Amino acid sequence: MNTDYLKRSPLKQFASLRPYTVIVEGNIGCGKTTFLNYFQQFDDVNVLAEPVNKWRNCNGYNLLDKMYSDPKKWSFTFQSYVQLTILQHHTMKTGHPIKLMERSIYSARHCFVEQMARNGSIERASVSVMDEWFKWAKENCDLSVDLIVYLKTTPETAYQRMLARNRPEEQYVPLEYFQDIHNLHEEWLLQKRFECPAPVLIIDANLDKSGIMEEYSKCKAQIFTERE
Ligand code: DCP
Repeated sequence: MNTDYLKRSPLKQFASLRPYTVIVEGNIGCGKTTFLNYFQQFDDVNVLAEPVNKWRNCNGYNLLDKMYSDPKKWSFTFQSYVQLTILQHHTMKTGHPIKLMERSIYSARHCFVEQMARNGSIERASVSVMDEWFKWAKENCDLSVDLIVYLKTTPETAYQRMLARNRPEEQYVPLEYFQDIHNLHEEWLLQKRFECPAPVLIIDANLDKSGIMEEYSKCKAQIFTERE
């Protein structure tokens, strides 16, 4: 059978136009925003910051605040919206060769939704609805990732940074929550207990500003070399 047509397939051509996609992961307050800001300076990179402002204003409703104020009532609603807005980032077209996303549909499921299911803020039945959406999205959209950058901190460092930035919705989040979210990142990215869509590059995000800049430039070198 002549399969030459496959080589010319528009789908294949489209695949080669796919940007080299990097997701940035780590605990709340680990420094994802600072990392993304560093990459804003490069013309080849399309930086997609997490849509927190959408979560704080969904047609006038602050879902982030509702979720922290009454987790049993609002966690499912909040995470459903997170799943939609992050999916929009995964599928967003870009003219840049590199796409750098803050978080992903993977961490939403394996870290945050998992924590909420384990502590009973989301019913397992509700999680299974989200999983059906996730499965459908994987089958029908391109959710592929080429590299995961894990900004690893201790839970205590991340917690202190969260206190210092003083986001109103987060003022009563306890240290135990940071420990849970930290452990789930470790289960996901290091112990590989859940689906891990790409190789993981670990950055010591406990470092102060000067130390971390050196880590960023090493990371930049790896990203720019690998996409070639
Ligand atoms: N959040 C959540 N569920 C998700 C993603 C985020 O509950 N699936 C919450 C945790 C935080 C807020 O949303 O309260 C913002 O989360 P991030 O950790 O993603 O963003 P930060 O602004 O904390 O990142 P950084 O400080 O690393 O720049």
